[in-house]
Order: sequence, then C-alpha cells, then structure tokens
Amino acid sequence: MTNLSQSDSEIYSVIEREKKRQKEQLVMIASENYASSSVLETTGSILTNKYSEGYPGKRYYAGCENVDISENLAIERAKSLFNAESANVQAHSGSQANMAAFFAMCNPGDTIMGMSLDHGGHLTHGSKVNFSGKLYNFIPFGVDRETEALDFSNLQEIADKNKPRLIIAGFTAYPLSVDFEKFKSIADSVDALLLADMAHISGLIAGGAHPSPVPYADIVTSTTHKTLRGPRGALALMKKNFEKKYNSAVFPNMQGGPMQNSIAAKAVAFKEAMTKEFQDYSFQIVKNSKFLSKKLSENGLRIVAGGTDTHMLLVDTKALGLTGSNAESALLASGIVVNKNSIPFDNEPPMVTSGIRIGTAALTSRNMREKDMETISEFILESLKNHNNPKLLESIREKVVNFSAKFIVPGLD
Ligand code: DSN
Repeated sequence: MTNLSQSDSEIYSVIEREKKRQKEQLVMIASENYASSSVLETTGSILTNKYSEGYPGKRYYAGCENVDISENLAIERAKSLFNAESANVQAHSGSQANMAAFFAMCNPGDTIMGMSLDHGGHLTHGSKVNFSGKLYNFIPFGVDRETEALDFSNLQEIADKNKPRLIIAGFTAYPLSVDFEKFKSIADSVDALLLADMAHISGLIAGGAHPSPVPYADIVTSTTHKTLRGPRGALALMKKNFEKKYNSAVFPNMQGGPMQNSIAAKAVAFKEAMTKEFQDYSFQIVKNSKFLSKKLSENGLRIVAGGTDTHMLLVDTKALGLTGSNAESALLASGIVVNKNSIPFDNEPPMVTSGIRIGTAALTSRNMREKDMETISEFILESLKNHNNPKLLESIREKVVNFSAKFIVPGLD
C-alpha cells in the first residue's frame, strides 16, 4: 500500500493496526472469516469505478461489456455451486438480500413467521427496530425450553393459527443442523412460501458439511463473507418462477448501482468454494467446533443445545457465574475475540446477556485443527475463571500472540 501510506497516513495506519490485530488475536466471531488474497485483490480492483445499473446485457450505462462477463460468471458459479435454478449477486448485504426477498414474495402488512432474535434469529427476521418488524406482521417462533432445539410442533401450531404468507428458516445464533425439509412441509401445510436465510452456514452447505435448503426454499439468501469466505456482500438463489420478481426487487426497487468489484470477488470466492480443498475446509470447521464444544463442556461450561453441528457454539457463561458481557471482556483482554449473545430464555438484557457465541470458521481458515482447539479451550477457560485478574489475562494474551504467530493469515501472508 505504498500510495496510501504516502497520501493518507491516518487511514494507512488504521489498516496496519488492523492487520496486526487480525494476526495476533484469535478471531472467533462466528460471522467473521479471512478472505483469500485473490478475493481481496478483486475487491480492491478498478472494477469499483464502473456504473452498471441493470443486469448483464440490459444495462442503463454504456461500457458494461467487461462487468457483464464477471457478473454472469458470478451468477453461473453461484447456481452451479449450490445447484440452484436462478441467482442474483447484486445485494450489497444480507439485510438487503432479505429485504428484496420480502419485496418479491410479500406485500406490506403480510404475516411472516421468523425465529425471534433472542432465540437466534436475525434483525431482519421481524425485529421491531428493523424495517422487517415495521413493514410486516411478524409472528416469532423459538426453540424448545428443554432441548434448546427448534420446536417444530410449536412452529406447526403457530403456522396453523396464523396462516403466514411466508416462513423464514434462518438463524444467526443457532448451533444445530437445520431440517429445511421439515420447514418446507410446514410451509406447504399452510400454503406459505419458504425463505431460507443460510448466511451463517452457506460455506458449510457449499462444502457439503450441512444439508442444503435449495431444493426446498422458494428463495435462499446468504451473505458471502461468513463461512463462505468471500467478500462482504450477499447473494440470493431462487426457483425460476421468482427470478424476475427478485431481480426487480433488488434493482430498481431497492438498490441502484451494483458494486462490480464486489460481484467479481463473489465470483472468485464461488470458484474457490468449488474445490476439494474448500470441501475439506468446511468439514474441518465442524470438527473444530465439535471438539471445542466438548472440551469446554468437560471443563465446567454449559453448551446451549448440548453441542453443535455447525461452525458455532453458544456458551452459557452463567455456569461460571459470568454474564456474556463480562465473558466477552475477559476473553478480549486475553486476545480472544467473541461476542456476547443472548441464549434462549435469557433473563439478561441484550447488552449484558448470559452467553457468548463462539465460531471456528476464521481459525480454520488459518489451518487450525482439533489439537489447536484444545489449546484454545484452555486459554478460554483460564481467562473466564480469572476474569477479575488483569495481570493473568495479560499473560494469557502474550501466550495467545505467540500461539497465533504459528499460523498463516490468508490475505496477509
Ligand atoms: N450480524 C451478523 C452476525 O454476526 O451474525 C448477522 O448478520
């Protein structure tokens, strides 16, 4: 970054400090990952200069002959990676991909069922502070109090009673495998449409480590930067009959010019996700989180829902007498980055919480394996048990820096 270092030392220094942070800390935010050098190069390319409102072959600007090729590649690769009938790669974010899905499938005021935020849904699945909860009549569903797994019989009852136009199968803090076929049968039983928001697990689905919603859902949305390891952005897959509606919901209804640098970087990420290496990566993520979950539960922490089938685990920190917020701070002081997270039926407010969400996708991108999860479980437990001892946390942080230095950082090495 020789140009930037000379023209804008302040931003240059932020990037340098962030590089150091991403190398030294253990990034365990479940929604984060390290994009490859090729994805980063494409995201930072001159494709950012081009306006291209419209879709390939039907643009409102001249000079789109090159970005038509990259957008078509992104569409075709997305379809082939996920075995989908149609794809749209223009949504700037997961929230916007979901907004376009609602616009394509519902009218304002329609009834939609979504997982409540405090049981692991997303803001766009009906939260009152989000456009979704303001524009539509959302009816929340949740998990079973005992098992902390999705409660399908309750979901069926809510669907029977409310006759929704749409049911959303999507989660940001649900560690277990999702039975999309079951969602589809409930949606069919009440004549509802089905939207799957696979943002968290799309990399696992691409690699074969989690069942796919594509055969069942009318529309599937995803971010591209979580387990899928692409650039920050989103995609949508849909049945052919929703292609036109979804495309016009994104443009011109919701967005203007698409970000062609990001779309091309999505194409690069989709190609990477088609490799055997990525398949192995996706299975390793799950092995790592299962192993970590086992180690933490053997040593005094309670794992919500009894474990994990994915890249994430939800940990009840009250088992060690800590709020999620205290746990997050103690771990950060040790150089381990997680986020506090409400757990099902949490008595604490969202800024406090009784748990933390831990993800293994980013560390698996650094080639960490089960034996490394064992070391990390020791760092985590020691930090939580000594949360009131800043000196000890600082000594763990030094160990974490030395440990992290042994692993590659995609995009930086
Ligand atoms: N905010 C993201 C997460 O961390 O799960 C979801 O969009």
